[in-house]
Order: sequence, then C-alpha cells, then structure tokens
Amino acid sequence: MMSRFAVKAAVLMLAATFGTGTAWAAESLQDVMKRRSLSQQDLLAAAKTYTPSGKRDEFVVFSSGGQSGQLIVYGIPSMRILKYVGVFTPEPWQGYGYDEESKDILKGGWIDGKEITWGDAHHPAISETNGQYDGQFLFINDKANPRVAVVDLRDFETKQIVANPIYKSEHGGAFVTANTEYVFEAAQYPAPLERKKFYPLEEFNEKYRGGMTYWKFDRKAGRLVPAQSFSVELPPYSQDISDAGKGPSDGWSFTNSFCSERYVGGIEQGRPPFEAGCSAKDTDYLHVINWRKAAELVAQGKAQKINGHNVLSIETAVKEGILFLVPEPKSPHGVDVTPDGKYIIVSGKLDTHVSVYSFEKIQAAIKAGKFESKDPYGIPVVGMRDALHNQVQLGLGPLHTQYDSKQCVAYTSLYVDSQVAKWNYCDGKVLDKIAVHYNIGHLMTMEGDSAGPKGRYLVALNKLSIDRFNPVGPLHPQNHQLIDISNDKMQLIYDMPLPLGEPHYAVAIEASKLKPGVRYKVGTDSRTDKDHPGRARAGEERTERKGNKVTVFGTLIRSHITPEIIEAEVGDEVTINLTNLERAEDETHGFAISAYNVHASIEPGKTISVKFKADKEGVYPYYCTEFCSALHLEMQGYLLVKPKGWKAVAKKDAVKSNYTEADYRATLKRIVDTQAVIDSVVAYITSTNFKDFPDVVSMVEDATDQLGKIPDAKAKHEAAAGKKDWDNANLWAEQVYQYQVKAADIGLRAKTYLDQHGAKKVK
Ligand code: K7E
Ligand code: CUA
Repeated sequence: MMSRFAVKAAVLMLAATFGTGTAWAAESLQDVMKRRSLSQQDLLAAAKTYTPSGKRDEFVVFSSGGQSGQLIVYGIPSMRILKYVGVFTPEPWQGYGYDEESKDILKGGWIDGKEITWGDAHHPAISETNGQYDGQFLFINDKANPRVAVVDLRDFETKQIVANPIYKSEHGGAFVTANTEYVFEAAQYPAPLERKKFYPLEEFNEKYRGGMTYWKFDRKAGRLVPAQSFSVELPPYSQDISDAGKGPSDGWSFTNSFCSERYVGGIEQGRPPFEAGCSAKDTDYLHVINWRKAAELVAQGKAQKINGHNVLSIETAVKEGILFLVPEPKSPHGVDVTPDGKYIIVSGKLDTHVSVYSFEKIQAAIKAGKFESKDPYGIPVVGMRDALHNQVQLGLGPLHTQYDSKQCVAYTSLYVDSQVAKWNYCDGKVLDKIAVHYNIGHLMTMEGDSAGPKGRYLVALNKLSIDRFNPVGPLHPQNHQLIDISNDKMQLIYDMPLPLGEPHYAVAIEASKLKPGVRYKVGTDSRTDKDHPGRARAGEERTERKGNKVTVFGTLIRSHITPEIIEAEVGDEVTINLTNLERAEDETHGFAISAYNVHASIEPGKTISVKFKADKEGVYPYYCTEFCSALHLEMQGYLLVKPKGWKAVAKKDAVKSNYTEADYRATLKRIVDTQAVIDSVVAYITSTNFKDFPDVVSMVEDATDQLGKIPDAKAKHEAAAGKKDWDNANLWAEQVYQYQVKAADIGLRAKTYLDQHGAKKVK
C-alpha cells in the first residue's frame, strides 16, 4: 500500500506536470476540433444528436434483434441503447426463461411439443388506433419458427408467444390492422399445411401451400386469441412482406410474393438453384385480400379446420370474392401502404423501379369484374396497367419504403446502390439521394408506417458495416445510421453499431406516447398481469412442506431475503416464491441459487417463482444479483439440502460472536448520530411541497416503512441488554442501524430529486 506521504508526493508531482503546460487548463472548441480532426459538419451532427446527461430522447425505437430473438430498444436522436427485451430467446438478466412465469411464456412458442430457444425476429409493429401508434402493445414475428409475440409496453415484458398452427416458416408479419383488430403474418417457404405430414416435392403445386394468418387481438386482455383467429390459404408462391390497409383501404391487406414460378431447386440433382428458377419470370403477384369479409366468412362457418385452426380455402376465397392478385415486377420485397391509405408501394429487388399501385383503381377493376386472367388456382388477376398509379425509377435494388410528415414524400432503401432515395410518389419525382454504409435493408422514419408519420429522422438499417467501426473479428456489428430528414437535403448524423443479431426492421414512436409503470401492485405476476398465488406481504413469509414438496413464500427488501435459510432433503421438489416489497423506483432485486440454474429479476411489487428438484445433497448459497444497496452483498442465504433422514445432533445456536457491552454502547452511539441525519433530511423534505411529486411520495412511504421496523428490533436489543446478552443486544442494535441507513439512503435520494425538480419551500 502507498504510504500517506507517497500519495501526497505523487499528487504534487502531477500538479507540477500540468502546471507548466496549458493544454488541459481550458481546451476550446477549436482545440478539440483540431485534436480530433472534426469538421463544421461533424459539429453540426454532434449538436443534433448529443443528448446531455439527464436529458431524454424525443423518439423511442423498437428494433428487431434478428437471430438473437430479442427486441432492442434505443432512443433517437441520441442512439443510446435503453433495453433488450427477452422475446423468443431466454434472457438471464430479466430472469426470462429462468423463472416459472416466463418459462410458461416461452412454452407457448414450443412447436409440436418441441422446445425452441431462439428466434429469427424480423418485424416489430406497435399497436394502432385509427392508424396511429397508440403506444400500448408491440408485436413481433419469428421467421424461422413461425411465431408471433406480444410485448406489453406498460412494462416492456413479453406476455405471449403463439406458434402458427399451419406454417413451417413465415415472414410477412407482424403487421397490425388500423385498430389492431388483427395482427397478421404471411407464410414464406411453401410447405404442406397439415402438421407432421410428408408430401414429395413432385407434388409441390398440389400439396404445398402458402397462406395469410390473421391473429385476433383482444386489446383489453392484451392477448392474441387463437380460437378467434384464422388463415386464408394461398398458392405456393413464397409470400413475403405484407402491410395493412388504412383509411379508404382499411379492411384489406396486401402481401407480395417472390417465387410465383413455383420453382423447386435441387443442385444435387443437377437442377439450377432456387435463385435462378425463382427469378425467371418478369412478374410475381401482389396478393390483395379483404380480411374484414374473410372474418365474416369464418364467423359464418365457411372455414375448414386444419390442426384445429380455421382456414378459408383458396376455392372459398375465390368464390366469395375476397382474394385477388396483381402482377408486380420481378422478385419484389417491400409493400408499403401510404399514410392516406390510397396507394400501395411495391419495390422490386431486381427491378430499378418502385411501383405505385392505386387502391382505387384495383377496387374499380374488381367491381367491374375486369381481370386479365386467372392464375392456375383460379384466382382472378387484375391487370398491372389497370392497377398502377405510376412507376418511378429510383436505382438498384429497391427494398422498403417509409413516409415523411410532408405530403407525398417517401424514402426507399436501395440495397445494391447502398443509398436512400427521397422521392415524391404523387408526381414520381426523385428529390434527393444519400449514401449509406453499407447495403441497406429496411429503413425507418418516425412513425413512418402509420397514418401520421412524424418526419424529422430516418434510420438506415444497414446489412453490412465493413470498415465503419473498430474491428472485432470476422463477425461485424450491424450499422444503424441516423439521417436528419427535416431539410430538403438529407444529412447523415450518427453511426450506431448494433452487436446483437441482424435487426431487420424497427419502429419508432414519439417518446411522450409511452407511459410505462415503475412498480407493480404488490404481489403481481407480471406475465399474467394477475395476483400471484405465491405472493406474500411483510410478516407473512413462511415455508410449507407437504410430502416431498417444499414451498417457500418469501419477500425481498433492502437488504435481506426472507427466509435466509431454506431446508430441504435430497429429492424434494422446491418452489421458491418471492415478492419484492420495495416501492422505490428502480429498486430491483435479483435472485440466484448456486448450481440450480434458476435466476429471477424481481422489480418493485413483482412476485416470481423458481422451481427445481433438490437432487444434490449439499450447501448452496443464494443471493441477490442486483447491486441494490450498500449491503447488497449481505443480501444472501443458504439452501441446505440434507441427506434423507438427516437428524441434527443437538440444537445449537448459530456461531457465537462474542460482542461486549462496549460494542453495544458504540452501536447505540452510531444510532443516535444517524438519527440526527435522518431528522435533518425529514425536516428538509417536509419543508417543501414534496406531496406534489408522486415519486417522492412513494420514496417517503418506503423510508417510513423502513423506520417502522425499528421499534421491534429496538425492543429486542433492549431486552437482550437487560439480560446482559451482549451478542444479541449488539446484533439487534446493528439491525436498527441498518433500517436507519436504508431510510436515510432513500431520504437523501428524495432530497436530491426535490432539488433537481425545482421543489418549493412551503414553510
Ligand atoms: Cu430483412 Cu423485412 Cu425480414 Cu427486408 S426483411 S431487408
Ligand atoms: Cu437486493 Cu442486491
């Protein structure tokens, strides 16, 4: 260790070094620009994105986590990552997949009884009311294992995963209807719709199918309702991205396809690969479906059941006039309905154009019965000329389109050109282009796929970052680039590496529309939103044994877990329920037991349970995994797994501590001093209008709670002192001090909060 003198000498030397130069004394903006080789343009970009400490973002982005199966949340314009939400993949920090409640959610996504622990998350969608984002729920799909998940934006937790009952893969999801009546997903790679049924590839045209699934959403319950959901059977054309109509086109959905050739590859059999056969024709098909009428047909009993799921056959869909096709140029990708719902913009990956279809024209052709042909399955085909508003040449590899708050202005990603094109879809003029790095997939403007885009910013979701960031091995991060679109010329203002899977799509919502809670009602199961049967309040903690089942009803509050000792015998089934009794904001406790692969994140008010078989004799520490207070490390306990029939030799007190009367007196002195601090903080808080700040009110309640525990501990230390039992006297006095420390900690936090939020003196 450095001696006091050595430290002092070192400080003096440092002072001398800096004293001679002025470099660090006061660096000017010019100095910094020179040192870091920054241009005026860079400074402007920095000023547009830099978000000072304590300031918040204007928009919140929900990005798919691609192969991570998660959801990534970040802010705009700062591009600061705020959260990863566990969705299709276990996420230990949130206890997701390690406590019983979240295991049940993941189990909803098992396929034919098989556990699936990852997902290929593609398209998030925020719930809408009248075509506008309402900030209540978010849906996201899994392409690999066709599933859709529901995330509640009140707590940013996944509440449900449903597996598609008839597909083997899907891509055109999740998209919501204008009032979130349905969340839909389109199949991707054609396969037989029957479960676990084999048909040879030679029967591709007859037995393989695509489809469009409409999941009914119960907004009040916040869950999808499988029994009220249905699908429309579609030909094996490899359906792709979809979008829902809005305004005049509300009630309809649009889905494109990229292999209407119905080509089946097979390199090993000497056939040209899929990529050649699937792009041979000049056109594929845009599928136009009247979902509102389809829902009525299902209600009338016109659907057949496949794997217990309602499916409207192609035959029924054609006969009832709810399914139409429109040719679209070569291997299209994105299909995006304009904010006014009048046009549908389709990008052709292998075409330099985007095609703007008019919903009105499509409807006129349908009404007039004017079709150019029927496809091999008897579906009427509206002529391309009869449906197009215009076609605009934008560049190589157009993929996806988003909208501006300015009338008729759209942005389209150009994958091959690595550019974003800004253009006018009403008159077909190209307005501006900007280079991105590199190979852009989706792009996203603020609420840019809703009926009310907010303009301002655009994010380019680039597939490759190549040389943009510090090298981290052959697998590079993804690159989200922020572009300012508030002026005529687009300006690139930020590069954000994203190191968690390939985000395909993202949605951004005005931050003010999100109102997540900070605590649960005490005893809530956050995955069902109901009271948890294992909840316990302070004083209700207990351990019950029935046969070989041990059930703990415990609580957590700074800084102890009740119970601190859990006893079991080898072979017992142990269930530990834990309720976090905290009310203070951001006071989460974690819970882990050595070697039993259980972990939980228990936010204020939440109740969770972990369950395991105590199959190994031994002593297993458990502890809180969130650094929640100064005595976080002491937030611990022991799981004792005893051999069968184990008997204590003699009941002994835990280890003696040998405290003296002097120790006890010293602790009492510390209590008096601490009380003085608490009194001064209380005096300060009550001298202000603190009642006007709900956050402070709950902190005060929390502190009062801690102080309320003191009389009991005080009675105990005084009783022990009366018996000259200095061990117990000192330990219980120490506990009084711990309650004081926690109360003081919260009190000081409340004081800081009041200072920073401009509280007024009232007395
Ligand atoms: Cu990558 Cu929307 Cu799945 Cu286009 S998709 S890029
Ligand atoms: Cu609770 Cu650490």
